[in-house]
Amino acid sequence: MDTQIHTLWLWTEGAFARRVMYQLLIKGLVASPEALLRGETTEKSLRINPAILEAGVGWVYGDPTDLPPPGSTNPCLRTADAKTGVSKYVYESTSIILYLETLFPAVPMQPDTAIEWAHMMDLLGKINLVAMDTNYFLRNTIPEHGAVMGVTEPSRAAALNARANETSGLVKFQQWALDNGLQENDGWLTPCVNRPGLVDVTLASNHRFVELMYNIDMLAGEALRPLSAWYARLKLQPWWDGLENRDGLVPTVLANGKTSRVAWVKEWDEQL
Ligand SMILES: N[C@@H](CCC(=O)N[C@@H](CS)C(=O)NCC(=O)O)C(=O)O
Repeated sequence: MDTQIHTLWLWTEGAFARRVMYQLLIKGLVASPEALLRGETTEKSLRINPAILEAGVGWVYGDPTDLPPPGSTNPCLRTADAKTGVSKYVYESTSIILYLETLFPAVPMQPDTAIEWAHMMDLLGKINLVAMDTNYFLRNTIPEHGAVMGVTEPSRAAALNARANETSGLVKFQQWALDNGLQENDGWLTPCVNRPGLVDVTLASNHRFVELMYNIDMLAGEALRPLSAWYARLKLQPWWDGLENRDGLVPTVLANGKTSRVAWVKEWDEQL
């Protein structure tokens, strides 16, 4: 008998937790977006402790008696062995989604050959690198984000440099996806997976968060047309609207992110 219990701490409004949330929905590990937000899964060995961000408080968890380890970022996963009493933690969203694939292989979201798996890892690594460029762009563009990340003097040069690197990273990523057969793969980014796979949920989460919270489209522009067409396709998934167009989707703490910009942006808006 399997004695392991897996617990996921998910900030349900967050950027990186979305990777896991999309994966759970695609794999049927949660029955619906509503069940996911209530923390209900379809697997006895899998538990979700969902959190929302509350002004002046921080993350408020559905089960406040079982909090993630101090210093961890979100998402975070714990595997607890009921027999030995040993708990082990996984701290990075990329590792968490790969681990969940191993634990729950039904409805595969990764390829099953070594070379395609390596191609998938190229794509996942690239998204995480691009995410750093996005982060530095936001730090130098959105005052509230910059303040949280320790940027006291937002710089136009730093923001434009980050944006240029973000775009060139995405163009390279897109070319790799095309080389891997994006067009023959029902339009999905994960090699040899003819449904949204791990690469798809990873890019979509970051893109959705930036679009939703800051009203910035990182896939805008002629050079990224295949990726914006891919994103339009992803939004047709049956679970998308229930999750991504629900009431109260944007925490009040982040509510002004859509319009709040550092001073220099107002002068140079058309470049962004
Ligand atoms: N590289 C991490 C990033 C996770 C991350 O930065 N999560 C944010 C929420 S979206 C967070 O926990 N921020 C609070 C903190 O850094 O302490 C991953 O992929 O899981």
